[in-house]
Amino acid sequence: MNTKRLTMAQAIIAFLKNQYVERDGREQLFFAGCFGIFGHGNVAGIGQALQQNPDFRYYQTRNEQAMVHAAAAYAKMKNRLQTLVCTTSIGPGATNMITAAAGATINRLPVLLLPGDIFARRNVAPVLQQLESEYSQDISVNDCFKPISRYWDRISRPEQIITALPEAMRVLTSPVDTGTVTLSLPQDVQTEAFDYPSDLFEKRVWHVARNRPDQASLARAAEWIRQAKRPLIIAGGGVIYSEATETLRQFVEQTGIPESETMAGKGSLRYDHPLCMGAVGATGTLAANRLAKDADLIIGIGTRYSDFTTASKTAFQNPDVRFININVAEFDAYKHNALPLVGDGQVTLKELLKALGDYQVVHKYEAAARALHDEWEAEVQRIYDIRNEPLVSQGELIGAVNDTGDPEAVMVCAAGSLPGDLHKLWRSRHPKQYHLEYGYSCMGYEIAGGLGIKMADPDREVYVLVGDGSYLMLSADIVTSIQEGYKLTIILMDNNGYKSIGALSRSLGSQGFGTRYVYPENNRLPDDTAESVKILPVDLAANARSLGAHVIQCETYKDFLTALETAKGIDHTCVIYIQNDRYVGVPGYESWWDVAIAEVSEIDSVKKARADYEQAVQRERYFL
Ligand SMILES: Cc1ncc(C[n+]2csc(CCOP(=O)(O)OP(=O)(O)O)c2C)c(N)n1
Ligand SMILES: [Mg+2]
Repeated sequence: MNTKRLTMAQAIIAFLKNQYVERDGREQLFFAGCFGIFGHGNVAGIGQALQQNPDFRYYQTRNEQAMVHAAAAYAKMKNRLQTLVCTTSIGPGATNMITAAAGATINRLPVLLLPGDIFARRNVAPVLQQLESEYSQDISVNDCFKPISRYWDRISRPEQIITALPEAMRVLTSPVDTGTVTLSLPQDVQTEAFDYPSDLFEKRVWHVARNRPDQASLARAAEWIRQAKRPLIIAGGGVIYSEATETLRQFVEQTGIPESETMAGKGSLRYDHPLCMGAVGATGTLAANRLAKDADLIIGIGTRYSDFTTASKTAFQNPDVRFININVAEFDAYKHNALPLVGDGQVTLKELLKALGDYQVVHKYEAAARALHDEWEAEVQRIYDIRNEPLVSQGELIGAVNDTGDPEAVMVCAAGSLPGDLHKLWRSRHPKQYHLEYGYSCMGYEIAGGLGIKMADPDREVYVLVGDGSYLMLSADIVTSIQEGYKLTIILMDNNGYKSIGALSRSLGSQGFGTRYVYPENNRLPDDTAESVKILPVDLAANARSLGAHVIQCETYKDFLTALETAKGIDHTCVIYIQNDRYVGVPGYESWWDVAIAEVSEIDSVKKARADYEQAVQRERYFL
């Protein structure tokens, strides 16, 4: 057997740089390089290996959470066919990744984490940053990655990677199992040499299959669709990941079945398609929510039915509603007691369309859907046209970015009041335009995610929409975007705190308690009932400027339009700073979200909210 003597870390890099994926005959490298922050837990191991492999590009980052967000966003942009590796030291460097690692798994996005781990040899323990345990020496903080990883392994001997790496690749490239993969690498073992079989470093191509659904189930699904009077499609992220958007358009046009979209599925159909009802669920449009309410058949494609999609199980009120779920994952396909079509989204839709022959929904239903689409478009325009003063409204700012931005651009967001407004208002013109991390809705994803998107597709403009809260939480990778020449246009909407949770709190009877960035009064943080408040002396525009961004400060809607134009001509990361109104919101459209309210309280507004809640919760349904 031919062998190659390498350290464990060198062998990992040698293996990773030879991994490819192929779908539909298109082959590409799976790893675009490695993000990392070095410390004693990886500098002489993976760090040294990267140093001697300049063809496997190393990228610095400022925060371990941010780099995992960036890798996940990169993978999302690439429809999960490519990602980046993330290396860290031991202890806090490693655990800093946990938040974003959970986000990647929840969003079903592949990321490979290589946290350093404590000495396997143990004689020098406790090493700097080691969590000790009195009942086991086989424990470290890296065990925290177990529940949030789709594959987790600790490499305590160098030869263990020979079996661990192929498993890691199987999971990462599986549309069903993908998510975070963690290989925990004790810092001493990273540096140990071993005679690895040379075959380990040969080029490997991982085929991403398009599995076909069970044929009997397919025939039954076609039968169910023919019987339906009011069918509605819910397009999820799986439509986009399986590149089924063109097939979906054909399906919709041939059958006349209207389509609605989840957060991850938005953009599956162009916003101006007459049968696109837009967002569905808690943050849904009037068009989609009306159709969902009375639908007798929901055809869910690539969706995991989060509570935002189902409006906490209140969206579907027809007593006879049934579900057909097209999904690669059996787990999701069976949700809501559905008729499961377990298979690739694109192939399954094609086969289903064939099985349907010349079936079409009744004309009256299709006409009603088209009318709802037009009404909704008018409502979006109404909100785009609001000119709120003295502070602008978020809706008009979204409209400005949408109208002014390049139609090929990508917009990214994750948390705050923006996602709900964007889900309703953003007009998606291509399937990758609406990039929302809403599986985990993690504050801090925005700028880091924007970096990953720009790295994945440098030719597109990237608009990062971020609130002041998220910006304060994690904006350090503005520095990385400047270092690497990946231009972002960051739109920083400052409303002095948490507009989203403030509004939620008020709706639950709690007056926005704890959601404003203001000085305390009488040893208490003022809520929204305060007559006057003292704003904190924070200058986020100056903060962005200090990180190297080109900053444009705006006050009015007109300034904002000019800034968007100016930003197009700037060659490095721009931050467009504008304050917006805490209280002007986009309304909800006949929908609901279950956030449980205190059953007993001393506060009257809470008691009142609880009474309303008890009514509303009765609309929640089981689908049995
Ligand atoms: C890491 C993280 N912590 C807490 C939350 C809960 N949360 C959701 S939105 C939000 C406030 C976001 O503030 P900001 O970015 O200013 O947006 P705004 O609500 O003002 O639009 C909070 C605290 C979260 N989603 N993520
Ligand atoms: Mg805010």
